Amino acid sequence: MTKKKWLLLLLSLTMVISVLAACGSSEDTGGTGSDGDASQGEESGNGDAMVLRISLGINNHHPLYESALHFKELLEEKTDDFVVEVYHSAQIGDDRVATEMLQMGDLAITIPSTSPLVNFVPEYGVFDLPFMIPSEEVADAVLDGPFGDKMLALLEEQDLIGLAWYENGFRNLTNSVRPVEKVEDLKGLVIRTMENQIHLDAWSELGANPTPMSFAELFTAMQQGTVDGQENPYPTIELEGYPEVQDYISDTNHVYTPFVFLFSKPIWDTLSPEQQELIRETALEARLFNRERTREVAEQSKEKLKELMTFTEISDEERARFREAVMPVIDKHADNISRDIVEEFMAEIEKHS
Ligand code: TK8
Repeated sequence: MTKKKWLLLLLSLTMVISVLAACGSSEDTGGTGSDGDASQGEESGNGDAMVLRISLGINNHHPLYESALHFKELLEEKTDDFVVEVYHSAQIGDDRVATEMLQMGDLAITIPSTSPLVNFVPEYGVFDLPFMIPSEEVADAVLDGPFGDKMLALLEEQDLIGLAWYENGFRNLTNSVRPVEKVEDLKGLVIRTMENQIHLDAWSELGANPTPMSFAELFTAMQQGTVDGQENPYPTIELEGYPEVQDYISDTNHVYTPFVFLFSKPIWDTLSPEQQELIRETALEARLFNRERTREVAEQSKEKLKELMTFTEISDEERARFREAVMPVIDKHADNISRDIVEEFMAEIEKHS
């Protein structure tokens, strides 16, 4: 055997060993303890199956994690082409980092809140406008209709494939300083918002002192008192353990922000049309589970939070004052979002309300 052949043999042996190693780590596909070293697009131990990693910012108690596992089960049942691994708690990266990894083709799937996506697609700010969507039913109708499809299609220019809308939900305020029952109670409270100018402006209009922060840093910030409060849907507040560091909660319901199921376009483009269709169909199928489960959990979480925290209900009158106070942000941001999109969004809401 020539030297060159020996070298080739050695090389292929090393490859076999690394494929075997990847196989070991992909057994832990529940993702809980995975250390995230199986790089994207690598073949898994399952024959020629491609590993699709899903990155979530939220933890593994949240229904979004169950939904990602459900997607995994459904897809792996339908085909041997893919092995899905689910990573939670921003192990791979927060919403923004994971989205950037999708753009580069370094990660297949993430399911972020829409709000940090305004940095990629300004039109996504439409979902951040406060007090727009009145109910979950209207949210579903708007997101599942032509408006939602149009919003998903806008992602493609950013090398992202938007496959489905998942449920995050109506957001509610918590803090560690005092019960918030009226607008005046917000004065001076340091509130963490998502990295999004509309949320920042809305809380400023209300007299609070908002500060943007990645979700991954939020718990520590509350624990250390860097922020007094934050706002998120009930499941997140309960299941991320916020009652440990926050005493007060108010049912502000000030905005409905969705999650969006994103796929990396560079990876998508390597798949066959059949594979793409299978993934799309499965993301939509798992969406049904996701909504039902998240809403069920939201009700349970709300009840638990009533036991764990001082729960303040905002009266209709007071909610009208909150709404009035934040109205200037709509006009301020409409051009940046696109006036057409804002008008279309409002018309859709109207139509389904
Ligand atoms: C999790 C986030 C989170 C969001 C936030 O990745 O940042 O407050 O509501 O759920 O997307």
